[in-house]
Amino acid sequence: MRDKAHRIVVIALLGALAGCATGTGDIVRDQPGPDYVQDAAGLVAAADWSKTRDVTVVLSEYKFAPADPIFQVRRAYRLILRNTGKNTHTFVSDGFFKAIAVQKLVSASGTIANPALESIELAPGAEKQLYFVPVKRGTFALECSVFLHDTYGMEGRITIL
Ligand SMILES: [Cu+2]
Repeated sequence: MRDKAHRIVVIALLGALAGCATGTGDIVRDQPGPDYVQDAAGLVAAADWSKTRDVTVVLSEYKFAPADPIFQVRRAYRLILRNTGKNTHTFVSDGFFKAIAVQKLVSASGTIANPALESIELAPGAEKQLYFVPVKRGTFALECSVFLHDTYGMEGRITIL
């Protein structure tokens, strides 16, 4: 619990320092670290976007639905995130964000190209769309980083096959 609170503070500070957000509270790194997918732009360009697959994950109190989405490498996806709850929620998966090549993150307030993501925040009623190509196979923990929401069950697992 103590670790979690500490992390939230650190993430908030990083977000403030980065000063690079799309709409409400998304946290995006200005410079992707070496653990992010390199040459994301090239991988995005190589994907067949005419066959984009839509996957929707709904956020509410206190769950992701589905909580265990599955993606396949090298395919183009549009991940639609929708908050149908009464609280703000976040979509946070460090492993997943570092396993994908992101084309863009689209929200009502605009589009950000090639973001190196740390957190996607959704206000009540908000929807955002993440266009990406899975690159690295694995299973990655998913959580809402709002205080205590994971404890209440707002967590999941993302698989890339
Ligand atoms: Cu939440």
